[in-house]
Amino acid sequence: MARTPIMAGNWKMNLDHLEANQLVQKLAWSLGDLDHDYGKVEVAVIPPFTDLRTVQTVVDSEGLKIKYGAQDVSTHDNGAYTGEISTDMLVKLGCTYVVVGHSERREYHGESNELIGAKAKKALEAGLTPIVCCGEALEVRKEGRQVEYVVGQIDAMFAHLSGKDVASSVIAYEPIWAIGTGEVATPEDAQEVCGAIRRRIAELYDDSVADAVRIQYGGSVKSSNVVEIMAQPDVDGALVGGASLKADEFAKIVTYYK
Ligand code: G2H
Repeated sequence: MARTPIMAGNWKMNLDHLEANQLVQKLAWSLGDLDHDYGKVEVAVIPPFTDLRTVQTVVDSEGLKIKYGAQDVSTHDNGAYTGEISTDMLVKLGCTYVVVGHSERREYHGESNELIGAKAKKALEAGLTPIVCCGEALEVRKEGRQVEYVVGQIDAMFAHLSGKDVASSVIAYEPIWAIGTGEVATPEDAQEVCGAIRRRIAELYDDSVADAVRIQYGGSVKSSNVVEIMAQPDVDGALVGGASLKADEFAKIVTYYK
């Protein structure tokens, strides 16, 4: 099956709503200058919650083909959950995606695979596409246990997800040692784990689910390394952090195929 690659810019805790407005407009211009084909590579931005309304307004008023999503979501529908944001709120803001289980959520907020799986399920029920993150720490990589470790994360996160759920999800493989460090996994490192994830999905469900699910690589992706990463057969896009904060650089990453 031909999978449409997806390039998503995870802004993390950067940019206020005024800066968000500018970045989305600049990104649209840069992509226009590069004559980007949105049917060939999907483009999404993942801003902080406080920017989503602004991004929605720019995208809608200018008819942009850039999609967007949130960096996290609650497993609850509504009520006394101070600080949480529901799937319904994200849907009403026009979100397509929601990132769940980013390593920074796991590390600083103690998120477990089980909670991340529940967030992914909740997102799917609301019609959002979860970008479900996984990845190993440096110690695990040094011991050569990255495949076993990441497959274990997949098993635990997807325990309550159907094949249909998984086929319409995106998985982001982000080795923690390569996040924001400038250290990038080699294309072969990325392929080793992304390939193992797809094989595991085939074992847990079937080949059609494994063929459908899109797997991104994330961790210091830039315009200078994206081509080699995207050449790997099981890599269907990138989750880009730092480099997505500059419109022209992110536009070059998106148009890696040129
Ligand atoms: C990994 C990635 C985006 P960066 O967290 O999710 O960030 O590209 O800055 O390594």
